[in-house]
Amino acid sequence: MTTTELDLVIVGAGFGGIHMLQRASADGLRARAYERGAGLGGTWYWNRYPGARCDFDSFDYSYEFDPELEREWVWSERYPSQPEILRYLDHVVDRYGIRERIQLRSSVTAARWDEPSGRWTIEIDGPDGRETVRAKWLVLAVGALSKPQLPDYPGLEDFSGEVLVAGDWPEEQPDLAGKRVAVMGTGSSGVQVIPPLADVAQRLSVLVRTPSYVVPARNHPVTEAEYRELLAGGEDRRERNRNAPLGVHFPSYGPSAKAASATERETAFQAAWDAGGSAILSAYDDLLVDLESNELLAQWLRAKARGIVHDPAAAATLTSQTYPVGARRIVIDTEFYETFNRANVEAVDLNATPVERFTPGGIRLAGGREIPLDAVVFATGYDAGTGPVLAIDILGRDGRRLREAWASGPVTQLGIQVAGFPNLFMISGPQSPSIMANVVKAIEQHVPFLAELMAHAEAMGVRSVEADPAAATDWAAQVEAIAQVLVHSKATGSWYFGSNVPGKPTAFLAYAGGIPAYREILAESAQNGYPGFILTAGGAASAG
Ligand code: NA7
Repeated sequence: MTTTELDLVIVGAGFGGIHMLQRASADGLRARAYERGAGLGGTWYWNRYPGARCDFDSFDYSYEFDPELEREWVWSERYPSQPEILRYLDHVVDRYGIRERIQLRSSVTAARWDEPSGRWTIEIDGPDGRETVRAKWLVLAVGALSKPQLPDYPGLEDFSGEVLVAGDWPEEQPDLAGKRVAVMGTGSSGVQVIPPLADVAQRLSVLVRTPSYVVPARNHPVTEAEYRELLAGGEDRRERNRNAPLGVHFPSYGPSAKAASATERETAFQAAWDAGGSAILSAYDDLLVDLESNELLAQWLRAKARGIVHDPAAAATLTSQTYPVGARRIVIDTEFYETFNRANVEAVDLNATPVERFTPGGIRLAGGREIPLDAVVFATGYDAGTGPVLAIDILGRDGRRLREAWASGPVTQLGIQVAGFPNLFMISGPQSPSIMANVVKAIEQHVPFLAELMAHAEAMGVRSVEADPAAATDWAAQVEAIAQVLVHSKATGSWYFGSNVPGKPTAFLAYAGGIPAYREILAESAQNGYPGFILTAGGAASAG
Protein backbone atom coordinates (compact mmCIF):
# COMPACT_ATOMS: atom_id res chain seq x y z
CA MET A 1 0.00 0.00 0.00
CA THR A 2 1.43 3.40 -0.93
CA THR A 3 1.42 6.28 1.52
CA THR A 4 0.52 9.71 0.19
CA GLU A 5 2.65 12.57 1.51
CA LEU A 6 0.98 15.95 1.99
CA ASP A 7 1.54 19.19 3.86
CA LEU A 8 -1.96 19.39 5.22
CA VAL A 9 -4.82 16.96 5.70
CA ILE A 10 -8.25 18.43 6.40
CA VAL A 11 -10.96 16.22 7.84
CA GLY A 12 -14.36 17.24 6.53
CA ALA A 13 -15.69 19.18 3.56
CA GLY A 14 -18.39 21.30 5.12
CA PHE A 15 -18.15 25.07 5.50
CA GLY A 16 -14.99 24.76 7.63
CA GLY A 17 -13.10 22.20 5.56
CA ILE A 18 -13.89 23.88 2.25
CA HIS A 19 -12.72 27.30 3.41
CA MET A 20 -9.56 25.82 4.94
CA LEU A 21 -8.81 23.95 1.72
CA GLN A 22 -9.42 27.02 -0.42
CA ARG A 23 -7.09 29.10 1.74
CA ALA A 24 -4.36 26.45 2.08
CA SER A 25 -4.41 25.83 -1.67
CA ALA A 26 -4.08 29.56 -2.34
CA ASP A 27 -1.14 29.59 0.08
CA GLY A 28 0.58 26.86 -1.92
CA LEU A 29 0.25 23.99 0.53
CA ARG A 30 -0.20 20.45 -0.72
CA ALA A 31 -3.55 20.01 0.94
CA ARG A 32 -6.40 17.54 0.66
CA ALA A 33 -9.75 17.22 2.37
CA TYR A 34 -11.32 13.88 3.20
CA GLU A 35 -15.08 13.80 3.58
CA ARG A 36 -17.26 10.97 4.88
CA GLY A 37 -20.28 11.94 2.76
CA ALA A 38 -20.78 11.19 -0.91
CA GLY A 39 -21.13 14.94 -1.45
CA LEU A 40 -19.97 18.21 0.04
CA GLY A 41 -21.60 19.98 2.96
CA GLY A 42 -20.69 18.08 6.11
CA THR A 43 -23.68 18.02 8.42
CA TRP A 44 -25.75 19.76 5.72
CA TYR A 45 -25.13 16.79 3.44
CA TRP A 46 -26.67 14.37 5.94
CA ASN A 47 -29.55 16.56 7.12
CA ARG A 48 -31.73 15.95 4.07
CA TYR A 49 -35.02 15.61 5.91
CA PRO A 50 -38.01 17.51 4.49
CA GLY A 51 -37.96 21.08 5.76
CA ALA A 52 -34.21 21.18 6.57
CA ARG A 53 -33.12 24.79 6.58
CA CYS A 54 -30.60 27.02 8.32
CA ASP A 55 -31.87 29.25 11.13
CA PHE A 56 -29.66 32.20 10.17
CA ASP A 57 -30.44 34.44 7.19
CA SER A 58 -28.78 33.38 3.94
CA PHE A 59 -26.91 36.66 3.69
CA ASP A 60 -25.37 36.09 7.11
CA TYR A 61 -24.76 32.36 6.64
CA SER A 62 -22.38 32.95 3.71
CA TYR A 63 -18.64 33.38 3.44
CA GLU A 64 -17.41 36.95 3.38
CA PHE A 65 -13.71 36.29 2.82
CA ASP A 66 -14.00 37.21 -0.86
CA PRO A 67 -16.18 40.14 -2.00
CA GLU A 68 -16.24 38.70 -5.53
CA LEU A 69 -17.80 35.50 -4.25
CA GLU A 70 -20.38 37.54 -2.34
CA ARG A 71 -21.32 39.48 -5.44
CA GLU A 72 -21.76 36.49 -7.70
CA TRP A 73 -23.97 34.31 -5.49
CA VAL A 74 -27.65 35.14 -5.12
CA TRP A 75 -29.69 33.32 -2.49
CA SER A 76 -33.33 32.66 -3.32
CA GLU A 77 -34.89 32.68 0.18
CA ARG A 78 -34.44 34.57 3.41
CA TYR A 79 -33.14 31.40 5.11
CA PRO A 80 -31.15 28.94 3.01
CA SER A 81 -32.70 25.53 2.51
CA GLN A 82 -30.50 22.45 2.75
CA PRO A 83 -30.40 21.88 -1.05
CA GLU A 84 -29.49 25.52 -1.69
CA ILE A 85 -26.67 25.36 0.87
CA LEU A 86 -25.25 22.35 -0.98
CA ARG A 87 -25.51 24.23 -4.30
CA TYR A 88 -23.67 27.18 -2.74
CA LEU A 89 -20.82 25.00 -1.48
CA ASP A 90 -20.60 23.26 -4.87
CA HIS A 91 -20.25 26.67 -6.45
CA VAL A 92 -17.53 27.69 -4.00
CA VAL A 93 -15.53 24.54 -4.61
CA ASP A 94 -15.65 24.98 -8.40
CA ARG A 95 -14.99 28.67 -8.23
CA TYR A 96 -11.70 28.11 -6.40
CA GLY A 97 -10.80 25.01 -8.41
CA ILE A 98 -10.41 22.77 -5.38
CA ARG A 99 -12.82 19.93 -6.20
CA GLU A 100 -9.93 17.64 -7.21
CA ARG A 101 -8.47 18.04 -3.75
CA ILE A 102 -11.54 16.71 -1.98
CA GLN A 103 -11.92 12.97 -1.59
CA LEU A 104 -15.50 11.96 -0.87
CA ARG A 105 -16.84 8.76 0.76
CA SER A 106 -13.71 8.79 2.92
CA SER A 107 -13.87 8.49 6.70
CA VAL A 108 -10.79 9.38 8.64
CA THR A 109 -10.72 6.66 11.28
CA ALA A 110 -7.40 7.26 13.06
CA ALA A 111 -4.46 9.65 13.26
CA ARG A 112 -1.11 9.06 14.95
CA TRP A 113 1.62 11.60 15.66
CA ASP A 114 5.06 10.42 14.66
CA GLU A 115 7.62 12.32 16.71
CA PRO A 116 10.78 11.43 14.73
CA SER A 117 9.41 12.72 11.44
CA GLY A 118 7.19 15.42 12.95
CA ARG A 119 4.23 14.24 10.92
CA TRP A 120 0.77 12.75 11.34
CA THR A 121 -0.07 9.34 9.93
CA ILE A 122 -3.72 9.35 9.01
CA GLU A 123 -5.85 6.27 8.32
CA ILE A 124 -8.72 6.64 5.91
CA ASP A 125 -11.54 4.31 5.03
CA GLY A 126 -12.02 5.38 1.42
CA PRO A 127 -14.03 4.29 -1.62
CA ASP A 128 -11.21 1.95 -2.66
CA GLY A 129 -10.53 0.53 0.77
CA ARG A 130 -8.05 1.53 3.43
CA GLU A 131 -5.57 4.25 2.74
CA THR A 132 -2.75 5.92 4.66
CA VAL A 133 -1.72 9.54 4.29
CA ARG A 134 1.06 11.44 6.04
CA ALA A 135 1.07 15.17 6.61
CA LYS A 136 2.80 17.77 8.70
CA TRP A 137 -0.46 19.52 9.59
CA LEU A 138 -3.82 18.02 10.45
CA VAL A 139 -6.93 20.18 10.65
CA LEU A 140 -10.18 18.76 11.99
CA ALA A 141 -13.14 20.50 10.37
CA VAL A 142 -15.56 17.85 11.52
CA GLY A 143 -18.37 20.14 12.67
CA ALA A 144 -19.85 20.51 16.13
CA LEU A 145 -23.21 18.95 15.28
CA SER A 146 -22.40 16.07 12.98
CA LYS A 147 -22.62 12.94 15.10
CA PRO A 148 -26.30 12.10 15.71
CA GLN A 149 -27.19 10.87 19.17
CA LEU A 150 -29.83 8.15 19.27
CA PRO A 151 -31.67 6.78 22.26
CA ASP A 152 -31.25 3.13 23.02
CA TYR A 153 -34.73 1.78 23.76
CA PRO A 154 -35.39 -1.90 24.36
CA GLY A 155 -37.12 -3.57 21.43
CA LEU A 156 -35.89 -1.11 18.81
CA GLU A 157 -34.12 -3.87 16.89
CA ASP A 158 -37.43 -5.75 16.57
CA PHE A 159 -39.43 -2.73 15.39
CA SER A 160 -40.69 -3.69 11.94
CA GLY A 161 -41.32 -0.14 10.71
CA GLU A 162 -38.90 2.26 9.14
CA VAL A 163 -36.32 3.94 11.41
CA LEU A 164 -35.25 7.38 10.20
CA VAL A 165 -32.70 9.77 11.69
CA ALA A 166 -32.95 13.51 10.96
CA GLY A 167 -29.18 13.93 10.87
CA ASP A 168 -28.58 10.85 8.71
CA TRP A 169 -31.52 10.99 6.33
CA PRO A 170 -31.62 8.60 3.34
CA GLU A 171 -30.52 9.97 -0.01
CA GLU A 172 -33.75 8.79 -1.56
CA GLN A 173 -36.61 10.51 0.25
CA PRO A 174 -38.68 7.85 2.04
CA ASP A 175 -42.34 7.78 1.10
CA LEU A 176 -44.28 8.43 4.29
CA ALA A 177 -47.56 9.27 2.57
CA GLY A 178 -50.51 7.68 4.34
CA LYS A 179 -48.28 6.17 7.04
CA ARG A 180 -48.44 6.28 10.82
CA VAL A 181 -45.34 8.17 11.91
CA ALA A 182 -43.82 9.27 15.22
CA VAL A 183 -41.23 12.02 15.61
CA MET A 184 -39.13 11.87 18.76
CA GLY A 185 -37.47 15.17 19.66
CA THR A 186 -38.63 18.76 19.37
CA GLY A 187 -35.38 20.70 18.94
CA SER A 188 -34.62 22.55 15.69
CA SER A 189 -34.65 19.37 13.60
CA GLY A 190 -37.91 17.99 15.00
CA VAL A 191 -39.65 21.35 14.71
CA GLN A 192 -38.60 21.60 11.06
CA VAL A 193 -39.51 18.08 9.99
CA ILE A 194 -42.88 17.89 11.80
CA PRO A 195 -44.98 20.23 9.57
CA PRO A 196 -43.98 18.62 6.23
CA LEU A 197 -44.51 15.13 7.67
CA ALA A 198 -47.93 16.14 8.99
CA ASP A 199 -48.85 17.12 5.42
CA VAL A 200 -48.40 13.56 4.16
CA ALA A 201 -48.70 11.17 7.12
CA GLN A 202 -51.98 9.50 7.92
CA ARG A 203 -51.23 10.08 11.59
CA LEU A 204 -48.34 11.88 13.25
CA SER A 205 -47.45 11.42 16.91
CA VAL A 206 -45.00 14.00 18.23
CA LEU A 207 -43.17 12.63 21.25
CA VAL A 208 -42.32 15.60 23.46
CA ARG A 209 -39.96 15.36 26.42
CA THR A 210 -38.38 18.82 26.53
CA PRO A 211 -40.34 21.36 24.51
CA SER A 212 -38.43 24.19 22.84
CA TYR A 213 -39.29 27.85 22.91
CA VAL A 214 -40.37 28.32 19.31
CA VAL A 215 -40.52 31.60 17.38
CA PRO A 216 -41.58 32.17 13.77
CA ALA A 217 -38.83 32.16 11.14
CA ARG A 218 -40.82 34.23 8.64
CA ASN A 219 -39.03 32.71 5.73
CA HIS A 220 -39.91 34.06 2.29
CA PRO A 221 -38.59 33.94 -1.26
CA VAL A 222 -36.12 36.66 -2.26
CA THR A 223 -35.89 37.85 -5.86
CA GLU A 224 -32.54 38.53 -7.45
CA ALA A 225 -33.29 42.27 -7.44
CA GLU A 226 -34.11 42.16 -3.72
CA TYR A 227 -30.96 40.22 -2.93
CA ARG A 228 -28.85 42.65 -4.95
CA GLU A 229 -30.35 45.47 -2.95
CA LEU A 230 -29.40 43.66 0.26
CA LEU A 231 -25.87 43.23 -1.08
CA ALA A 232 -25.63 46.90 -1.93
CA GLY A 233 -25.97 47.72 1.77
CA GLY A 234 -23.97 44.65 2.64
CA GLU A 235 -20.91 46.26 4.17
CA ASP A 236 -22.96 48.01 6.86
CA ARG A 237 -24.72 44.82 7.76
CA ARG A 238 -21.45 42.88 7.85
CA GLU A 239 -19.98 45.55 10.10
CA ARG A 240 -22.90 45.28 12.54
CA ASN A 241 -22.51 41.51 12.50
CA ARG A 242 -18.81 41.78 13.24
CA ASN A 243 -19.62 43.66 16.42
CA ALA A 244 -22.38 41.30 17.55
CA PRO A 245 -21.58 38.48 20.01
CA LEU A 246 -23.35 35.87 17.90
CA GLY A 247 -21.78 37.13 14.70
CA VAL A 248 -25.25 38.24 13.63
CA HIS A 249 -26.74 41.54 14.64
CA PHE A 250 -30.31 41.86 15.94
CA PRO A 251 -31.83 45.09 17.24
CA SER A 252 -32.04 45.75 20.96
CA TYR A 253 -34.92 47.73 22.45
CA GLY A 254 -33.26 48.48 25.76
CA PRO A 255 -30.84 47.35 28.44
CA SER A 256 -33.27 45.42 30.63
CA ALA A 257 -36.58 43.66 30.07
CA LYS A 258 -37.54 43.83 33.75
CA ALA A 259 -36.76 47.57 33.90
CA ALA A 260 -39.00 48.28 30.92
CA SER A 261 -42.73 48.93 31.33
CA ALA A 262 -45.20 46.21 30.39
CA THR A 263 -46.23 48.23 27.33
CA GLU A 264 -42.64 48.77 26.20
CA ARG A 265 -41.90 45.06 26.61
CA GLU A 266 -44.97 44.05 24.68
CA THR A 267 -43.95 46.38 21.82
CA ALA A 268 -40.37 45.09 21.81
CA PHE A 269 -41.19 41.38 22.00
CA GLN A 270 -43.92 41.73 19.37
CA ALA A 271 -41.56 43.62 17.02
CA ALA A 272 -38.94 40.87 17.37
CA TRP A 273 -41.62 38.17 16.93
CA ASP A 274 -42.83 39.91 13.77
CA ALA A 275 -39.27 40.26 12.45
CA GLY A 276 -38.80 36.49 12.84
CA GLY A 277 -35.77 34.39 13.65
CA SER A 278 -33.84 34.44 16.90
CA ALA A 279 -34.05 38.26 17.08
CA ILE A 280 -36.19 38.00 20.19
CA LEU A 281 -33.25 36.90 22.36
CA SER A 282 -31.62 40.27 21.68
CA ALA A 283 -34.76 42.33 22.33
CA TYR A 284 -33.25 43.35 25.67
CA ASP A 285 -29.57 43.21 26.59
CA ASP A 286 -30.12 41.29 29.81
CA LEU A 287 -32.29 38.42 28.56
CA LEU A 288 -29.46 35.88 28.61
CA VAL A 289 -27.95 36.96 31.91
CA ASP A 290 -30.89 37.96 34.15
CA LEU A 291 -33.31 35.24 35.15
CA GLU A 292 -36.15 37.62 36.01
CA SER A 293 -35.96 39.35 32.65
CA ASN A 294 -35.64 35.99 30.97
CA GLU A 295 -38.77 34.70 32.71
CA LEU A 296 -40.76 37.66 31.38
CA LEU A 297 -39.86 36.58 27.86
CA ALA A 298 -40.53 32.92 28.67
CA GLN A 299 -44.04 33.76 29.87
CA TRP A 300 -44.66 35.89 26.78
CA LEU A 301 -43.57 33.07 24.46
CA ARG A 302 -45.66 30.47 26.28
CA ALA A 303 -48.71 32.73 25.98
CA LYS A 304 -48.04 33.09 22.23
CA ALA A 305 -47.91 29.31 21.84
CA ARG A 306 -51.11 28.84 23.82
CA GLY A 307 -52.76 31.40 21.56
CA ILE A 308 -51.95 29.29 18.49
CA VAL A 309 -52.44 25.70 19.67
CA HIS A 310 -56.19 25.04 20.10
CA ASP A 311 -56.12 21.81 22.11
CA PRO A 312 -55.39 22.76 25.75
CA ALA A 313 -53.65 19.45 26.49
CA ALA A 314 -51.32 19.81 23.49
CA ALA A 315 -50.71 23.46 24.37
CA ALA A 316 -49.83 22.48 27.96
CA THR A 317 -47.36 19.84 26.71
CA LEU A 318 -45.70 22.29 24.32
CA THR A 319 -45.38 25.04 26.93
CA SER A 320 -44.07 22.99 29.84
CA GLN A 321 -40.53 24.38 29.58
CA THR A 322 -38.83 24.60 32.96
CA TYR A 323 -35.61 26.25 31.76
CA PRO A 324 -34.77 29.83 30.74
CA VAL A 325 -35.29 30.95 27.13
CA GLY A 326 -32.06 30.63 25.17
CA ALA A 327 -30.48 28.26 27.70
CA ARG A 328 -31.17 25.65 25.06
CA ARG A 329 -31.07 26.80 21.49
CA ILE A 330 -34.17 28.81 20.61
CA VAL A 331 -35.99 27.18 17.71
CA ILE A 332 -37.37 29.00 14.72
CA ASP A 333 -40.29 27.49 12.89
CA THR A 334 -42.66 27.56 10.01
CA GLU A 335 -46.13 26.51 11.16
CA PHE A 336 -44.93 24.22 13.95
CA TYR A 337 -47.54 25.19 16.54
CA GLU A 338 -50.25 25.41 13.85
CA THR A 339 -49.54 21.79 12.95
CA PHE A 340 -51.05 20.65 16.26
CA ASN A 341 -54.42 22.03 15.13
CA ARG A 342 -54.60 19.35 12.44
CA ALA A 343 -56.81 16.34 13.14
CA ASN A 344 -54.03 13.88 12.22
CA VAL A 345 -51.42 15.24 14.68
CA GLU A 346 -51.07 14.62 18.41
CA ALA A 347 -48.58 15.78 21.03
CA VAL A 348 -47.58 12.96 23.38
CA ASP A 349 -46.27 14.16 26.74
CA LEU A 350 -43.38 11.82 27.49
CA ASN A 351 -42.99 13.25 30.98
CA ALA A 352 -46.45 11.95 31.86
CA THR A 353 -46.09 8.72 29.90
CA PRO A 354 -42.46 7.89 29.11
CA VAL A 355 -41.55 5.50 26.33
CA GLU A 356 -41.27 2.03 27.84
CA ARG A 357 -40.09 0.14 24.79
CA PHE A 358 -40.45 -0.40 21.09
CA THR A 359 -42.56 -3.33 19.96
CA PRO A 360 -42.59 -4.91 16.48
CA GLY A 361 -45.63 -2.74 15.66
CA GLY A 362 -44.81 0.56 17.35
CA ILE A 363 -44.03 2.18 20.69
CA ARG A 364 -45.37 1.23 24.10
CA LEU A 365 -45.72 3.99 26.68
CA ALA A 366 -45.77 3.68 30.45
CA GLY A 367 -49.35 3.00 31.48
CA GLY A 368 -49.85 0.56 28.64
CA ARG A 369 -50.79 2.73 25.66
CA GLU A 370 -49.31 1.42 22.41
CA ILE A 371 -48.82 3.76 19.44
CA PRO A 372 -49.00 1.70 16.23
CA LEU A 373 -46.37 2.95 13.78
CA ASP A 374 -45.06 2.43 10.26
CA ALA A 375 -42.09 4.72 10.84
CA VAL A 376 -40.25 6.54 13.60
CA VAL A 377 -38.11 9.63 13.07
CA PHE A 378 -35.37 10.30 15.60
CA ALA A 379 -34.67 14.02 15.84
CA THR A 380 -32.91 13.42 19.13
CA GLY A 381 -29.88 15.63 18.70
CA TYR A 382 -26.14 15.22 18.54
CA ASP A 383 -23.09 14.19 20.49
CA ALA A 384 -22.01 17.80 20.11
CA GLY A 385 -18.56 19.35 19.98
CA THR A 386 -16.30 16.63 21.31
CA GLY A 387 -18.27 13.73 19.75
CA PRO A 388 -17.15 14.19 16.13
CA VAL A 389 -13.53 14.82 17.21
CA LEU A 390 -13.36 11.75 19.45
CA ALA A 391 -14.99 9.59 16.78
CA ILE A 392 -11.47 9.56 15.29
CA ASP A 393 -8.90 7.54 17.23
CA ILE A 394 -6.28 10.25 17.74
CA LEU A 395 -2.90 9.39 19.29
CA GLY A 396 -0.61 12.26 20.15
CA ARG A 397 2.88 12.44 21.59
CA ASP A 398 3.99 9.23 23.36
CA GLY A 399 0.92 7.45 22.02
CA ARG A 400 -1.44 9.39 24.31
CA ARG A 401 -5.06 9.12 23.20
CA LEU A 402 -7.18 12.23 22.86
CA ARG A 403 -10.08 10.26 24.34
CA GLU A 404 -8.00 9.83 27.50
CA ALA A 405 -6.78 13.42 27.53
CA TRP A 406 -10.42 14.56 27.44
CA ALA A 407 -11.78 11.92 29.84
CA SER A 408 -12.96 14.69 32.22
CA GLY A 409 -13.96 17.07 29.44
CA PRO A 410 -12.17 19.06 26.74
CA VAL A 411 -9.16 21.23 27.60
CA THR A 412 -7.90 23.33 24.70
CA GLN A 413 -5.88 26.41 23.92
CA LEU A 414 -8.46 28.83 22.44
CA GLY A 415 -10.53 25.88 21.24
CA ILE A 416 -7.85 25.32 18.62
CA GLN A 417 -5.22 22.95 19.99
CA VAL A 418 -4.75 20.34 22.68
CA ALA A 419 -1.53 19.95 24.71
CA GLY A 420 0.38 16.85 23.62
CA PHE A 421 -1.12 16.84 20.11
CA PRO A 422 1.33 18.84 18.00
CA ASN A 423 0.31 20.30 14.64
CA LEU A 424 -3.29 19.21 15.16
CA PHE A 425 -5.83 22.03 14.87
CA MET A 426 -9.59 22.24 15.17
CA ILE A 427 -11.91 24.54 13.27
CA SER A 428 -14.96 25.44 15.32
CA GLY A 429 -14.00 22.84 17.88
CA PRO A 430 -14.97 22.58 21.56
CA GLN A 431 -14.23 25.72 23.62
CA SER A 432 -14.26 27.99 20.57
CA PRO A 433 -17.32 30.15 19.70
CA SER A 434 -18.71 27.39 17.41
CA ILE A 435 -22.21 26.52 18.65
CA MET A 436 -22.53 29.88 20.44
CA ALA A 437 -22.23 31.78 17.16
CA ASN A 438 -23.14 31.81 13.51
CA VAL A 439 -20.75 29.01 12.68
CA VAL A 440 -19.78 30.39 9.26
CA LYS A 441 -18.50 33.53 10.96
CA ALA A 442 -16.72 31.42 13.57
CA ILE A 443 -15.07 29.44 10.78
CA GLU A 444 -13.96 32.65 9.09
CA GLN A 445 -12.09 33.54 12.26
CA HIS A 446 -10.29 30.22 12.51
CA VAL A 447 -9.24 29.70 8.91
CA PRO A 448 -7.07 32.83 8.45
CA PHE A 449 -5.65 32.40 11.96
CA LEU A 450 -4.58 28.82 11.19
CA ALA A 451 -3.34 29.67 7.70
CA GLU A 452 -1.17 32.46 9.10
CA LEU A 453 0.06 30.32 11.97
CA MET A 454 1.14 27.55 9.57
CA ALA A 455 2.77 30.07 7.22
CA HIS A 456 4.58 31.68 10.16
CA ALA A 457 5.77 28.27 11.35
CA GLU A 458 7.05 27.36 7.88
CA ALA A 459 8.82 30.71 7.51
CA MET A 460 10.48 30.37 10.93
CA GLY A 461 11.59 26.76 10.37
CA VAL A 462 9.21 25.56 13.07
CA ARG A 463 8.72 21.83 13.21
CA SER A 464 5.81 21.69 15.57
CA VAL A 465 3.16 23.93 17.08
CA GLU A 466 1.47 22.77 20.22
CA ALA A 467 -0.78 24.08 22.99
CA ASP A 468 0.97 25.09 26.19
CA PRO A 469 -0.71 22.96 28.91
CA ALA A 470 -0.94 25.85 31.41
CA ALA A 471 -2.50 28.16 28.81
CA ALA A 472 -5.00 25.47 27.85
CA THR A 473 -6.02 24.88 31.47
CA ASP A 474 -6.50 28.60 31.86
CA TRP A 475 -8.61 28.82 28.69
CA ALA A 476 -10.82 25.93 29.79
CA ALA A 477 -11.41 27.73 33.10
CA GLN A 478 -12.32 30.95 31.26
CA VAL A 479 -14.79 29.09 29.05
CA GLU A 480 -16.50 27.60 32.09
CA ALA A 481 -16.51 30.93 33.99
CA ILE A 482 -18.18 32.77 31.11
CA ALA A 483 -20.84 30.06 30.82
CA GLN A 484 -21.64 30.49 34.52
CA VAL A 485 -22.68 34.10 33.91
CA LEU A 486 -25.27 33.04 31.34
CA VAL A 487 -28.74 31.61 31.88
CA HIS A 488 -27.37 28.55 30.08
CA SER A 489 -25.80 27.48 33.36
CA LYS A 490 -29.33 26.90 34.71
CA ALA A 491 -29.91 24.17 32.13
CA THR A 492 -26.95 21.87 32.59
CA GLY A 493 -29.08 18.99 31.32
CA SER A 494 -28.73 20.28 27.75
CA TRP A 495 -26.38 19.27 24.97
CA TYR A 496 -24.50 22.56 25.46
CA PHE A 497 -23.07 20.77 28.52
CA GLY A 498 -22.86 17.36 26.87
CA SER A 499 -25.55 16.02 29.19
CA ASN A 500 -27.60 14.37 26.43
CA VAL A 501 -24.95 11.69 25.94
CA PRO A 502 -24.72 9.02 28.67
CA GLY A 503 -21.31 9.08 30.34
CA LYS A 504 -20.15 12.29 28.69
CA PRO A 505 -18.46 14.66 31.16
CA THR A 506 -20.47 17.77 32.02
CA ALA A 507 -18.64 20.76 30.59
CA PHE A 508 -19.85 23.77 28.66
CA LEU A 509 -18.81 23.08 25.08
CA ALA A 510 -18.22 26.55 23.67
CA TYR A 511 -16.58 29.89 24.33
CA ALA A 512 -19.51 32.21 25.00
CA GLY A 513 -17.56 35.48 25.18
CA GLY A 514 -18.74 36.37 21.69
CA ILE A 515 -17.31 36.70 18.22
CA PRO A 516 -15.83 40.22 18.68
CA ALA A 517 -13.98 39.31 21.89
CA TYR A 518 -12.67 36.12 20.33
CA ARG A 519 -11.45 38.05 17.27
CA GLU A 520 -9.44 40.32 19.59
CA ILE A 521 -7.95 37.30 21.36
CA LEU A 522 -6.87 35.70 18.09
CA ALA A 523 -5.46 38.96 16.72
CA GLU A 524 -3.49 39.59 19.89
CA SER A 525 -2.15 36.06 19.85
CA ALA A 526 -0.88 36.42 16.26
CA GLN A 527 0.60 39.86 16.92
CA ASN A 528 2.48 38.66 19.97
CA GLY A 529 4.01 35.57 18.40
CA TYR A 530 1.37 33.08 19.54
CA PRO A 531 1.75 32.97 23.32
CA GLY A 532 0.05 29.88 24.73
CA PHE A 533 1.31 27.87 21.79
CA ILE A 534 4.73 26.21 21.89
CA LEU A 535 6.59 26.59 18.61
CA THR A 536 9.48 24.16 18.38
CA ALA A 537 12.20 24.85 15.84
CA GLY A 538 13.78 22.01 13.93
CA GLY A 539 13.50 22.62 10.24
CA ALA A 540 11.01 21.17 7.87
CA ALA A 541 9.89 17.68 8.74
CA SER A 542 11.15 14.99 6.48
CA ALA A 543 8.74 14.07 3.73
CA GLY A 544 10.21 10.63 3.50
P1 NA7 B 1 -31.50 19.09 19.84
O1 NA7 B 1 -31.68 20.54 19.85
O2 NA7 B 1 -30.49 18.47 20.72
O3 NA7 B 1 -32.94 18.45 20.13
C1 NA7 B 1 -33.09 17.10 20.40
C2 NA7 B 1 -34.43 16.85 20.99
O4 NA7 B 1 -34.61 15.45 21.13
C3 NA7 B 1 -34.63 17.47 22.36
O5 NA7 B 1 -35.95 17.96 22.42
C4 NA7 B 1 -34.45 16.26 23.28
O6 NA7 B 1 -35.10 16.38 24.50
C5 NA7 B 1 -35.09 15.19 22.44
N1 NA7 B 1 -34.73 13.84 22.84
C6 NA7 B 1 -33.51 13.28 22.89
N2 NA7 B 1 -33.60 12.02 23.33
C7 NA7 B 1 -34.92 11.79 23.56
C8 NA7 B 1 -35.64 10.69 24.03
N3 NA7 B 1 -35.04 9.56 24.34
N4 NA7 B 1 -36.97 10.81 24.14
C9 NA7 B 1 -37.57 11.95 23.81
N5 NA7 B 1 -36.96 13.04 23.38
C10 NA7 B 1 -35.63 12.96 23.26
O7 NA7 B 1 -31.15 18.56 18.36
P2 NA7 B 1 -31.62 19.09 16.96
O8 NA7 B 1 -31.10 18.16 15.95
O9 NA7 B 1 -33.07 19.37 16.95
O10 NA7 B 1 -30.90 20.46 16.81
C11 NA7 B 1 -29.48 20.54 16.95
C12 NA7 B 1 -28.95 21.82 16.41
O11 NA7 B 1 -28.94 21.72 15.00
C13 NA7 B 1 -29.72 23.05 16.66
O12 NA7 B 1 -29.44 23.66 17.84
C14 NA7 B 1 -29.35 23.94 15.51
O13 NA7 B 1 -28.13 24.55 15.76
C15 NA7 B 1 -29.16 22.99 14.42
P3 NA7 B 1 -34.27 16.08 25.88
O14 NA7 B 1 -33.48 17.31 26.11
O15 NA7 B 1 -33.39 14.89 25.66
O16 NA7 B 1 -35.33 15.82 26.89
